[in-house]
Amino acid sequence: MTPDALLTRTVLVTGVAGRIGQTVCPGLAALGWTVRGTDRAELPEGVHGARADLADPADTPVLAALLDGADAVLHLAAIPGEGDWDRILACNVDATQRVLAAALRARVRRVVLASSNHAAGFVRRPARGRLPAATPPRPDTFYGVSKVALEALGALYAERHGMDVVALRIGSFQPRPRTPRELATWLSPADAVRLAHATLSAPSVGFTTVWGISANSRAWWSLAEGRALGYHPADDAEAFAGPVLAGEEPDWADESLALVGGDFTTREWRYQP
Ligand code: 15L
Repeated sequence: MTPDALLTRTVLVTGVAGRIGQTVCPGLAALGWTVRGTDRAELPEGVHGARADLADPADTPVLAALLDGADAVLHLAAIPGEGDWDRILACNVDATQRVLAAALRARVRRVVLASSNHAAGFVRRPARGRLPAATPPRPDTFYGVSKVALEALGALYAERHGMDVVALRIGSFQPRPRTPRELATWLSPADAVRLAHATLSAPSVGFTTVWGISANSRAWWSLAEGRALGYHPADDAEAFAGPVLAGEEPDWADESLALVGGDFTTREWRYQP
């Protein structure tokens, strides 16, 4: 990964104070992007931008100002797991529509959306081969439903308005894989930067989905679609397989290991109204 001399573009990163945002922002800046950030929480030190609650329509003018003159948006802001339906709807669905609409108004053509593997959480792992990035939705939670809606909104804005929208079906963003499942689903911090950079920079994509994982030897998900956009992950969870599996061979009879969404698909994870 070397800074691209031709790259002097500006990206707005939503959810900049979140775990992925705090990794990706400095990484994109190091690659030559001018980064602006927004979050409802306080912005990390050194990030230029403004606080905004994307779930609150009153903050739309802040979003418009942040998008003025930007070239791309990386929309990470969300409730990152299961939650109460009204909150999920406001923070993950309404806010995404607001970001896409504001990007359209500001003539920002490229939007990269953080989707999740939980959009397809109830899909069974393939016995062999890998699941394509366009695997049809089988959400495992309200959270997963919100990511299906996010992908649908992305497709709508791409097809109706000619925007370029990439939905990243992110696996497990962690400093290192911690469980047998994460040996397949891990997205390393450095690969998260590569993924963001590639999908923000790729030539016209229309609407597309990409699995957000590292080059894991045990992956269940295809990287072909990502590679086609220039995403070339360099990390492999296999480097951690020894310690992860030490004394704890995966129990393949465990149904949650047979499904894309892992724990999210189990009874304990079901949302209790
Ligand atoms: C996600 O989408 C969540 O945001 C994260 O907390 C993890 O649960 C991850 O998926 C995963 O599947 O490991």
